[in-house]
Amino acid sequence: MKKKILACLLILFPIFSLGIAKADTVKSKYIIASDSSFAPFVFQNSSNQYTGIDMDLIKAIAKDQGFEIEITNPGFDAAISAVQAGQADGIIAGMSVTDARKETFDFSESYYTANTILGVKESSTIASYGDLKDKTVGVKNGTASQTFLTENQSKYGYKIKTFSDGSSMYDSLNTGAIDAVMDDEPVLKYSISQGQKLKTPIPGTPIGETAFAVKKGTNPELIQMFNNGLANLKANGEFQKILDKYLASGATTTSTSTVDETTIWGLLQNNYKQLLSGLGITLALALISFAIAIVIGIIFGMFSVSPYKSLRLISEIFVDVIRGIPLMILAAFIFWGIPNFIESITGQQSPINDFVAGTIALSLNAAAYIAEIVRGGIQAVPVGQMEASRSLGISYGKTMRKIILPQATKLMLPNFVNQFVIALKDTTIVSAIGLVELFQTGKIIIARNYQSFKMYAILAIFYLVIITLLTRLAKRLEKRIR
Ligand code: ASN
Repeated sequence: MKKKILACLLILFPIFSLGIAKADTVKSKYIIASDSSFAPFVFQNSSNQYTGIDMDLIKAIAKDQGFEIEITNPGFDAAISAVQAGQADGIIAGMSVTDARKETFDFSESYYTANTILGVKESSTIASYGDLKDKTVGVKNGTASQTFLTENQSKYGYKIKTFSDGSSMYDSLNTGAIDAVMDDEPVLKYSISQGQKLKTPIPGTPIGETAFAVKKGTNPELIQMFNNGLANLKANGEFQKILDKYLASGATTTSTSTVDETTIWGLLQNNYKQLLSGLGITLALALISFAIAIVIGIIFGMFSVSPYKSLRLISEIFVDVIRGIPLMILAAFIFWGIPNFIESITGQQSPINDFVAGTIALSLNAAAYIAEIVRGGIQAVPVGQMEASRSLGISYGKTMRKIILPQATKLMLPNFVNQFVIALKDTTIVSAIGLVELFQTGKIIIARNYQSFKMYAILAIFYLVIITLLTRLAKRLEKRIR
C-alpha cells in the first residue's frame, strides 16, 4: 500500500510541479532581440517577414504562456549588446550556451544542439584546418564561432575577418574576399540546401546547446515562462512541427517568392514597400537631425567668435570633442554605452529608442561642422566692418545681426547645402546600431536573396536621386535668399 502511494506521488509530482512553476508576466510587453540573417533560426521570407525556428518558437511560447512580445532583428552582435544595455529583455538567435556567456546571461533550457563548422566554396581546395594557413576566415562578431577561431588561430595561422551580419559574410565568401567562413552547422547546411554553392570539408566542433537568454539577474519570470512554454510545446508536438517546418526536406525556404528576384525589376517589385519605408527613415533622420544641428551649430558658431573667452573655449571644446569621435562610435556610445552606464549606477534599465539615439548622434556630429562653417563665415567678413560699426556706438549684438550676419550667411549657404548632403549620407553609418534605414533595408533584402550587385546598385541610385533632388532644391532656396 505504502509503495503504491509513493508511486502515485512520484507520478503526480512532476505534473503538479509543472503546474506550480507557471510564472506570471511582470511587463506588459517583452522586447526580444534576434539575429537578422541566421536561417533556419531567423531570416526574412520573401514577403519581408522574419520567420524561422526561433521566430516561430518564441511566438508560440508567448502565446502558450500568455505574454506579449515585440521582436527586433538588429543582428547577433547588436542583439547581444541590446540585452546587455537593457534595450531588450531577452535574446533568441540560435544562441549557444557557453561558460563565458553564463557570466553575463541567464539561459533557458536548451532547444537545440549545434556545432560550429567551416564552410568554403564548392570549388575550394581547402580540406583541413591545416590548409587555412595565411588564408582569411570570416566570422560573425560576438559569436561562439568567433571564440573558436580566435582560440585556434595561432595553431593554424589563418587571418580572421569579422562581420556584423551573416549576409555580408556570405557575400564576401561568394565574391572571394575571404577564403572560408565559420558558422553554425545547421545554418551552413541550410544555405547549402537552398542552393548556395558551398561545402563543409571538415566535421563540425560542438559549441554547446542553443537556448534563449536574458541579461544575468533580470527578467527571471521570462526564463521561467520560456521553459514552461517549451515543455508544453514539446509535450503537445508543436515544437517538433516547428523544427520539421524548417529542417525536414522540402521545408519552408527563404525564397518562396513568385516574383523573380534575380532582376532589378523583380527586386524592386518585391521590395519597394520595404525600400520606401527605409527611405522614409533615412529622410526623417537626415532632416530632423540637420534641423537640430543647425540650431546647435549656430549657437556654438556664435560662441566661437564671441568677445568672451569662456564662450570661445566652450565652443572649441565642443567642436574638438565631437569632431574627434567617429560618428559610429558616438552612435554606439549613445545607444548602448549610456543606458548601460545609467543602469550600472541606478540599477534601473533605461533603454533609448534607436531612432532617437541615431538622431542625437547625427545632430551632434553635424553641429560640430556647422559651428565651424558659421565661424568661418563670420570671420570672412572683414573685421573693419565690426570696428567701424562699434565706433559709431552700435552694440555688438546689433552689429552682428544687421551687418555681419547677413553677409556671412551668404558665404555660409553653399557649405550648409554641402553639410546636408554629408548628413544624409552619414545616416548609413548609424545603421550600425540596428536602425533599419535605407542601407540596412537593402542589406536585409540581400541577406535573403544574395543579389548584392543589383541591390547595392539600386541603393546607390536611390541615394543619388534623392541627394540630387535635394541639392537642386537647396540651390534654388539659396538663390532666393541671396
Ligand atoms: N550560434 C551563434 C552564437 O551563439 C549565434 C548566431 O550567430 N546567431 O554565437
